Amino acid sequence: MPLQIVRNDITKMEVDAIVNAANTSLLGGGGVDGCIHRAAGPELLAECKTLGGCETGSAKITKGYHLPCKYLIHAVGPRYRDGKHGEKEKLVSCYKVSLALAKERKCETVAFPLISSGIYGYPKDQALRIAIDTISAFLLENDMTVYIVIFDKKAYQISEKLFTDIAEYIDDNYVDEHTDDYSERLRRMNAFHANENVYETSACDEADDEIGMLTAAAPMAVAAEKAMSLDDALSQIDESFSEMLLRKIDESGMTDAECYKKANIDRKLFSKIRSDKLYKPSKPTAIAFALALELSLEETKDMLMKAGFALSHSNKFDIIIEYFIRNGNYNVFEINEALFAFDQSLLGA
Ligand code: AR6
Repeated sequence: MPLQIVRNDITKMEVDAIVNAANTSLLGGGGVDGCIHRAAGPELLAECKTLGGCETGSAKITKGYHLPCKYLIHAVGPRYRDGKHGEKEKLVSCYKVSLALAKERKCETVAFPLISSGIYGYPKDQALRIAIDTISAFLLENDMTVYIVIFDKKAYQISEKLFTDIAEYIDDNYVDEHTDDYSERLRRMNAFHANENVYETSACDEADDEIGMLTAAAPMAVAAEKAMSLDDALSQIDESFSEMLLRKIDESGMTDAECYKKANIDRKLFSKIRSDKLYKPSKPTAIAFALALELSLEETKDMLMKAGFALSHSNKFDIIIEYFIRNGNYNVFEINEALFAFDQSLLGA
């Protein structure tokens, strides 16, 4: 996916460009700046001395030296005071200038720390939102893979209310699933009726009716299936994942590019899916497209099924996805924040 949020030490990222959270002197400091200078070696400081500093909200580029990247982009974020001194505009500008420099040097992969969110005191949740919004706006127009590298979990936290709502939703669904699951009821009832050797419906309650219909229809269904040749059966193959995806994109009125960008899927992967009718995507990819298309829960399940997956109530990841779809929130990044808060793997990470 073009924008990924990962937890790592940024000096370990193997990318074309690593962004540094520097200060106006560009001569090194603490935090991520200190880590980068230590890992890059003294040659970096020598080059930085030739740059003549840098304004807040801007960035300058150097070589990567001993780091596993070609370039280092030294961005100078604002010190946070109270949010009323142009901090946001300066922070947005840092990301924009850094991305423009990376693009100029034809970088395909770039890693950012959460600029200003350490020593400069920008509230981490706001700093993260600005990073995500600015980078994703850039990615709507440009092909690049950008990593936001998070060092500590605090930077990535959802509101208490959302956390509680999701926690309750998970609890409710676990309870439903494990106490009165329909298929479990059906299995128990089947066992009961098999013992009694009963095939007719007893028509006394809902479950009995359903069992009656299933058991009565079964012999006919088996006979019909036997009569159908394998060729016939195969000729009735359903719409594939890729076909459904392309149909849904057309129905939504979105262009292909609008859809894969909203899904945070890169163009190459989308082309593969489009050109291969039988392409089997990973589950996160299939979910990302369903979210981009703002499909209902039923349609999402249908689309996942075509890729060989399901949304079950047996794991938190699936329940969290379901929670967001039911609430009409299709924002992949907000969903990732919630997945992170519940220690689940992220979409696209
Ligand atoms: N990898 C990824 N993220 C990191 C790392 C790391 N190795 N180390 C820290 N962070 P900061 P600022 C996170 O303080 O707020 C320097 O002295 C950290 O948790 O490095 O922009 C400069 O010279 C935080 O979320 O940068 C400036 O004077 C984020 O990186 C000043 O600090 C940024 O924290 C800049 O302050």
